[in-house]
Amino acid sequence: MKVYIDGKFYDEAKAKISVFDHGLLYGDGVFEGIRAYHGRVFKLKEHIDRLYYSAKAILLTIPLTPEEMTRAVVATCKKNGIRDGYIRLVVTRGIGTLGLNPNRCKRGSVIIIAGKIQLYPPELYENGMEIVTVPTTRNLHSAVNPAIKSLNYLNNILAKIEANTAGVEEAIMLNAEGYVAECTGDNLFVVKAGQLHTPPLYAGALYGITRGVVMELAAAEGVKVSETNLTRYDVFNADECFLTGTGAEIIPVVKVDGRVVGTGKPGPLTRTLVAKYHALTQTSGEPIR
Ligand code: PXG
Repeated sequence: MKVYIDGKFYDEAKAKISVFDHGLLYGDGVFEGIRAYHGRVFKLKEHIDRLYYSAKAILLTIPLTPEEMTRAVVATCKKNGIRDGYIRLVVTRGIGTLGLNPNRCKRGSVIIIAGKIQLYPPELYENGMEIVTVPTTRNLHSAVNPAIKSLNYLNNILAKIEANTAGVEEAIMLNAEGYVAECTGDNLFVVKAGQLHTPPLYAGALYGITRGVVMELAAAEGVKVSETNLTRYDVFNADECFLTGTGAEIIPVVKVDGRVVGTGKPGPLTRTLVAKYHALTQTSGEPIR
């Protein structure tokens, strides 16, 4: 594997950054997780846009234009012979001094890794997964805004540990008001009476790119989609539930906090959306060439 760091490619073993990089010292930076399917980078523009929005929110100057970044991502895939894979794009605050002042960091660093990802075992896609609600709530907007895909993922990692402790792979995170925000690395949807509902972004969800695609696919199917505050009660009593994310794609949820959701099997709308999503991934995206 060849890893892109600041304009050069390095062998995996030599792909290293400084211990003085504030990305390491303080989690000061932003990232994206992107997928390639069938020789194309899926929704690359949307991911690049979100990266620059995240960077803007933390006053981080990315040392490449969005066009240069797009070319660097495609070049890294090409260099690694990626047709189907996972791309991790990281921008750190760069090398600084000890002390958290970012003004001491002269230049941000750009890292692009193109490899593979397998978040959940295949049987969970077939049979649906069980999730729980965890005690760790989503960050407040007034603290580290959950819309920023920053290198500081401890909020989500703590929730993931709580999920694992409970014996499951993913967890519902509530916001400080007790409404459903999202999961640790996935957005959440429920189906009720033929309509699709997902928490609004102000509930503390990431502006999920898969979320956006699924909302468009559902609308194209004539399904009404609403962004509305959801409680755990709404999830327990949904007809169907599923999660969306670049890594997870669309994964059915069949049990939440010990309550069976719907029939206890992946529902018909979930299955339709999975099929439409897979079809889309095979036919659209930025060509790797
Ligand atoms: N919420 C959070 C907190 C995320 O981190 C999503 C929702 C889904 O967003 P997208 O844009 O991907 O539909 C994410 C994205 C990993 C991994 O390594 C996590 C994500 C994506 C890819 C890999 O666990 N999370």
